[in-house]
Amino acid sequence: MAGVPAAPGKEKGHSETMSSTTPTPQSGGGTEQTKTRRLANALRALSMDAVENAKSGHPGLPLGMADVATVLFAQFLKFDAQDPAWADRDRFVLSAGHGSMLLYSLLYLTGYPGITMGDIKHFRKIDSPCAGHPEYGHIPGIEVTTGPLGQGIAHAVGMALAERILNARYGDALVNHKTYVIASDGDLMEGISHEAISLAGHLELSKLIVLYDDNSITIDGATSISDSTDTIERFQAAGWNTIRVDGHDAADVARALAWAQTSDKPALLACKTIIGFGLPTRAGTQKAHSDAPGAEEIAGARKILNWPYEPFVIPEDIASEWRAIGAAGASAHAAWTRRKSEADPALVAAFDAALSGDEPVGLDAALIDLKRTVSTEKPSVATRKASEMALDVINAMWPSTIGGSADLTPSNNTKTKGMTDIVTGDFAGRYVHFGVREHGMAAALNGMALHGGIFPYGGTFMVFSDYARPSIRLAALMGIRVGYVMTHDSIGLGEDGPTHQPVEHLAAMRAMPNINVFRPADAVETAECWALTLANKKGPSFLALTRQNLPTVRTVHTDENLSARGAYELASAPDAKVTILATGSEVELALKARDLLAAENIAARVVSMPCWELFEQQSATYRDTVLGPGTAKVAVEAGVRLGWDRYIGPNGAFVGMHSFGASGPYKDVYLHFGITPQSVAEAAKSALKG
Ligand SMILES: Cc1ncc(C[n+]2csc(CCOP(=O)(O)OP(=O)(O)O)c2C)c(N)n1
Ligand SMILES: [Mg+2]
Repeated sequence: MAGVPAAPGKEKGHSETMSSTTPTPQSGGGTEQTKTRRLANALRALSMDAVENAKSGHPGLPLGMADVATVLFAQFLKFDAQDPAWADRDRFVLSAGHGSMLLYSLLYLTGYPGITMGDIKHFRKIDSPCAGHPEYGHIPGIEVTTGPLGQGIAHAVGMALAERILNARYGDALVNHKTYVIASDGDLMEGISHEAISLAGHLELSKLIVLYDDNSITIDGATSISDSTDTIERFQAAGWNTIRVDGHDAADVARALAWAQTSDKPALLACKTIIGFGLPTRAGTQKAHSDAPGAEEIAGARKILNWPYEPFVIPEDIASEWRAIGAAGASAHAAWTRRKSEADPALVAAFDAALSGDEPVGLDAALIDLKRTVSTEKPSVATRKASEMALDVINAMWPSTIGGSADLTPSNNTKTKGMTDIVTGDFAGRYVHFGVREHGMAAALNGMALHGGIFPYGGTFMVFSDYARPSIRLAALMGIRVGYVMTHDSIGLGEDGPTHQPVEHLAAMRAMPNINVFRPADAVETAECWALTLANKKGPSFLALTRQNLPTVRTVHTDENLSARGAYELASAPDAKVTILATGSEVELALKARDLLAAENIAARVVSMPCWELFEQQSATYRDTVLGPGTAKVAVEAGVRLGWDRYIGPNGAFVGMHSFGASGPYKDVYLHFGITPQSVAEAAKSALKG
């Protein structure tokens, strides 16, 4: 065996000590240890056979963490394989998603529905749910899509937070579970892990337990070539309890997990392991991380692991032992069902309603009432303020909303009347101060949405959506409902200047599949966009909202949600020669340009386009009609041109940004960049000339 690690080092700070020696792969102590090792070797065999068969994949982590995972699933994880959606199950997150075969082996062997041996044999093939990295929705039991390192652990923080929030509402009898994570060196090197662990430590999420695969290897070699962090001290500094574990000693792992059960803080178990444990020449080296080991290496591993069976063959005694592990949680599940049946019916009804994810009856009507009021009173408000007005209505009626901001609450207008803070030790509130952690916030929002029972939304300046983008992308990929309140959406924020003024962000967000990017023009459209955000359970919504005040442009009330069509004619003109397309704050400019053109006897219509994605889903006839066939086209948006050509065509004009912005009072900045009614009117006239 190569790469047997040194005995665990001397402990520092509040870290607990677990003493043991590293067993050889064949042995492992007493009978219990041997049994655990055989169970673990089934995970190892399936994982290496699948990778070898696929001629691609990552055997190192499954082989290294098989012992840890076996102890977790056999002795600690609360789950019922027959009902993967059981609301009070422990959540298990494989943050190191490259080790996907470990998860697939666990799900298959414990008897989860939706995965067969045939699927494992087709690991990484287009027809198999066993994708290269675990994908949410492919197999029940995959709680979150992982693969981009650092995301899983950060999502798990959201899950653990959701658990505490729901526990505060519905009590121990209905909600009382843990969130376990397997994280690798790479997970903990990623910047997002810093945001996640400091937030979890601050909130004392004591039911969050991270099993760190401390194998000291990444792709390029030993971790020592790029990292000198004392991980134990790092987590302790963030407010975690820590423990060192011999990840190949089942008893040691069990002792550490038992210790973690009653931790008063989130717990880190630094599990010393050997990557690719069992591979004769690759174990302990970066060569074990990925790729098919080859026939000789696999044959050698079978000998070392004392696993004489053919590829994909699990002996009956081991198979039935694993199935028993998968069924063991049924009694805890039954006890929970009994507790639920004995609980206060009103509480249970509220709990079930929360889990359904359905917005309450009447909420849509209340938002329509808000639209009616706004179109009558015609306030001049920033759309960030209009968003608060909509959220006031939503939060008052729907207890499932949890809001927050990455330290920009007064700017994002995310905290509505009566919302109290979620604070360490008291999770009864509804508002999270995420701190200056956009990425950690976005991941936590996803984790809350994935947990269920909560509709999460969070805010920051739109320019910093870049800081959150990898988690936003995962929300879109997973198809989960999250709301992003992205304020200060253009040069219209003024004095803070180009560092804070998004110019390419609308285009960048629109480039992402399965996310609705909304840019409402006034308070009416903002209420509509919020209604659409709630209504879409299959993807996130991004609301681009202004800092500056805007007039109400929708002055005639209609119950119909016009933004649902993505774009619509806001101002018509008989025999229109020009169509002006605009979004958000530039709709006002478009309307003024229309007046200027009218004064010159040029009939122009204005189309508001609050959501391109929804517009693209309309019929070709509707789209053609809205775009005004035969009219000259001008688009105006205080962002870059990218994407607009599909609507304005080769002869159309675009008024917007061609560079970064500039610092100054916002009206001066608009003037400076020539985004004015006059320039829109001029552009229309040149477009008319063709
Ligand atoms: C954000 C991100 N960057 C890079 C990668 C590519 N990648 C996959 S695994 C890995 C590092 C492997 O080291 P470690 O996390 O310790 O896993 P181990 O090799 O120990 O299984 C990298 C860089 C990734 N998946 N995600
Ligand atoms: Mg590693």
